[in-house]
Amino acid sequence: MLLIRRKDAMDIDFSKMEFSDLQLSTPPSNEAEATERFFFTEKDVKELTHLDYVSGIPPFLRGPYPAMYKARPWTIRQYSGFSTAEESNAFYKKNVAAGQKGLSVAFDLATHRGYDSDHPDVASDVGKAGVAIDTVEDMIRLFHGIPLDHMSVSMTMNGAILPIMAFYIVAAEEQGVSLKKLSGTIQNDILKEYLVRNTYIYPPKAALKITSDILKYNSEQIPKFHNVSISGYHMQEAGATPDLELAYTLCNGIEYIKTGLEAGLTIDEFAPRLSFFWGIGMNHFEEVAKLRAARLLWATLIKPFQPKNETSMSLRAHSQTSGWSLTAQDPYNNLIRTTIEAIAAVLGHTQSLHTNAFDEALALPSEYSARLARETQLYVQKETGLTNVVDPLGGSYYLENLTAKLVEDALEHIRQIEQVGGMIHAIQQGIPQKRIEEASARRQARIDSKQETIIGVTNYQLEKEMEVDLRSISEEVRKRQIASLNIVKKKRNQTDVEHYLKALTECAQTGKGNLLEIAIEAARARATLGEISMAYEKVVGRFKEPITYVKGVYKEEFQSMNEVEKMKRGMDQFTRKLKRTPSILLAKMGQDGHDRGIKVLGSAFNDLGFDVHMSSLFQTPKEIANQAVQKQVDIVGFSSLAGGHKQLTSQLMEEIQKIKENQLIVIVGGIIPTEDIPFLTDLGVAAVFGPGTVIPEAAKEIMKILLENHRLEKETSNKG
Ligand code: MLC
Ligand code: 5AD
Repeated sequence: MLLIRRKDAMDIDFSKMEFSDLQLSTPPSNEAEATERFFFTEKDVKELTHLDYVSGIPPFLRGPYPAMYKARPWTIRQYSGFSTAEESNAFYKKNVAAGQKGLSVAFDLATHRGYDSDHPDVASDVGKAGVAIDTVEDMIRLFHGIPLDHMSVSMTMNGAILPIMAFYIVAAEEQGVSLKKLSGTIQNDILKEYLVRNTYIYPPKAALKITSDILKYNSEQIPKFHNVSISGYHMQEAGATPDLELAYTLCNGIEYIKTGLEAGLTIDEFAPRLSFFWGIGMNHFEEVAKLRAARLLWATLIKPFQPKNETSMSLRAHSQTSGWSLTAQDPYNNLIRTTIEAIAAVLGHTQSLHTNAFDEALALPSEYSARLARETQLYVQKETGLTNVVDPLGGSYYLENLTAKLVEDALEHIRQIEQVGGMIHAIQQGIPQKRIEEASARRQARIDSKQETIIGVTNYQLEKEMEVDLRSISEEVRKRQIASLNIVKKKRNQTDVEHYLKALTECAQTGKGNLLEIAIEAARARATLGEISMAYEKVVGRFKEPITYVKGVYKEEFQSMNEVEKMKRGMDQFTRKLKRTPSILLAKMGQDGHDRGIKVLGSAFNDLGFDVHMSSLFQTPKEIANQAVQKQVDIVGFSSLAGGHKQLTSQLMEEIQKIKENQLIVIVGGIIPTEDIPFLTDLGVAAVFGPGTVIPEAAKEIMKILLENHRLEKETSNKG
């Protein structure tokens, strides 16, 4: 507590010392003004009314439970899943034995999008970004030896929620577990899929009908289950600032409240089982403040619905450290980033936490990186004393001020959304999407122009990157998956299957009956995930949307004009020679819906002077090759973040080779393990850009490749 070091320190009589002696004298007024934004005093919190709030009662600012972690620490819940159900099951069991407390299932993208593993459009996705589930038999294998009445299980599923929820219910039944004893969470937050995450299947209205039926069925039959996990995480990953993440997530929450009420439930019948999900990035205090502000705001927003049960107003949340904040460069640094983020989640009082693995930007977690990630939580929980006090940062001038500011900023965004009639209308008008895209393009421009530092990327780079053992998923997984799918199809009673699928389609047509109830019957009869999804899709169709990007923002924020100028020289040379600007088709293939990267590229390349064409999501290699020819682009830039790069690039190159006289340049970017780069260049890929690539530098390299390309020489000589 000794604040001032004196020369005669040894002469001080500490027992008589009064702290008033040590108070700072008033700083000169100009200095006070200058320091206003980074020095906080009592003055900054004087007006705040929330300082006396306690935890465990509305508005829950300081925590949803009275004694918080002193009574029960947060759940260590690592999100994972890969390959087949057997392999994921073995991994789960090992993790639980090593200190994990709850499960959190990651499904592969084929499953998310409602396709069985034998569907031709998902050949590159099976078992890659999560576990492949085709039938209830897979779900039974996934939880073999894990008693579902004793393990709380979260499942991240949104699009194919009907078959997955049905499979889980039937798997529990076949374990002999009463539905009343099941505890867990299904993400079921379809609105944010249209906003940012993109694993939707159906159009919004049809998807919300499923949400409504699930709320009805689960509230009655599985009372301990959390039926929507309303996610801000994916907004943050897509580039949202904390105030946007807060506001838009809560707005989605309000839409689910309306959905539940319209389904005929009372607020207290379902609101206590809505939960939230936050992303936790590197801005430490802002993230702590965000979790506190969220609870205060949710309680305030729910109050007008007049709940009788206070728990309806209590926001409980899972958090995950930020995947986006982690780097492919010098990857062990990510352990430190994740630790800092985990501590913010804990200081903000999350109920459940996933800590990312250090190899996040390179591949799915390996056994080793997953262990270190899990143990990060064990250190924080068991060795730091952070669980001993409720809201230990409460009362900090800075934190309280920040909490109040986030509440205010988020409320302003919430009002704007309400003004257009709520989130569904706002999404249809593209309002929140645009705000998030702008924030993301700005942030990238700040990083690329080194206004923001990322260790190992913008500064302090390693001369030689170290090698890391990565998990890779064999192409054999798909074959194994298809073989077990065929066994199930052979053994089942086909008439029963067809009967229930027809009933599902009829329910979709007439609106009579509960979709989940029928999906459960279909699951019992061993209908597949693809069949159940299609029974609904037949009536409501599949949702498609173009990828959009914002213009002008990247350039406005990018302040290192030197880099741009260097790139522009190549561009000018090109334009002079060919009397046109270079053109690029930015492409997404397979079921990988991660589009933050491609949107930012669209913005930056447009602002740097390229003629940018953007594919839709979920394209096949053939579709991309055709679009490239039709639009006569110079380059195809394929962005891959879900592990399908080898297969999809091979197919794309084959398709391109089929096109006569073609000289298209192909570049690949995204999560590409270093060891895969030779494979891609052998296929004829001109350049591979990993995460952390500075966009103007990539553009410069692309200009160089372009200028060396002989197709252009031909074009020039024709013009010449
Ligand atoms: C807890 N309890 C307490 C207490 N703490 N009681 C008294 N005092 C305390 N301090 C009680 C609770 O009331 C509850 O009992 C029980 O203990 C469990 O606590 P909880 O707080 O409900 O925790 P948990 O079961 O872990 O649930 C947390 C949750 C839930 C509500 C946030 O929805 C959840 O686990 N979500 C996880 C979501 C997830 O994993 N998502 C991954 C997304 S990854 P009772 O009796 O009330 O139940 C992703 C990435 C991608 O999406 O692919 O894009
Ligand atoms: N296993 C573990 N973590 C995963 N993530 C996505 N899929 C998996 C998986 N199968 C994590 C990453 C990513 C976030 C969306 O979830 O951290 O950033």
